[in-house]
Amino acid sequence: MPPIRARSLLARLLSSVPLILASGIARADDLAPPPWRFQTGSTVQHWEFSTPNLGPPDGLPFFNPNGTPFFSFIDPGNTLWLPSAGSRNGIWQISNIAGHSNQLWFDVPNYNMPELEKIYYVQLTWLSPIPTLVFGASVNVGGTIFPLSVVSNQSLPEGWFHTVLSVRLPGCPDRERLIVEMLAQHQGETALIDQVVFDTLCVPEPSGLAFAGLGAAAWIAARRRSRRVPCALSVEPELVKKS
Ligand SMILES: [Ca+2]
Repeated sequence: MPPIRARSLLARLLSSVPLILASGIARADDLAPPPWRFQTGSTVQHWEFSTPNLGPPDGLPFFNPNGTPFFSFIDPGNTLWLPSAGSRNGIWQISNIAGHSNQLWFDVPNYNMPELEKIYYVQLTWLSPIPTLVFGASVNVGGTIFPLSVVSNQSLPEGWFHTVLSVRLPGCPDRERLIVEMLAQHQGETALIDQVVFDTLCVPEPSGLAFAGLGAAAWIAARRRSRRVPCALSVEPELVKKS
């Protein structure tokens, strides 16, 4: 959970933004990459928000053989892009204002493997004065929303936080939209988001794995039986002779 000191730090950062513009350096908060990154059926994309423009990923690592992912939406009515904040570069500041969206959208082309399932694994770097997690994420697949669950949350220097979220989708569609959303509960509250990194992986569904396991066991048993049969046949003449 963010400590209260984050509130004063955020206030200092926001009040001193004009003085610290362009003073920071980009940080790569790809702190907890999934062990399956770059495996067959995976993708990874990273936005550092180095410019105020929507568009394709502007950070590394990046791997998506299905096309170009696209940062496609942020509400200009309640957001402000900051060149830097503290030691970090390229920040979106989001304020919770009635009538405006707190969401960022990332449209992702992906593998068309409907018989499989998809793991979504998201890393967020953020700062908020609110002493609780204020950013969530979900995946929109054809209008159906799948919320991600928090896997871990760790403190970073200067009051920032790094949060990992994940979900397993029932299916592996050829495209979906990741939605990152500020979950502020009170009007006027403001938070910052520095980076979004997310990985996807198409995997067999658990029941499919179990079925595959049963199939493998049956295959092994059949192989053992098939090996015993010639052996038995070879012994049989001996038995016949002795009888
Ligand atoms: Ca950034």
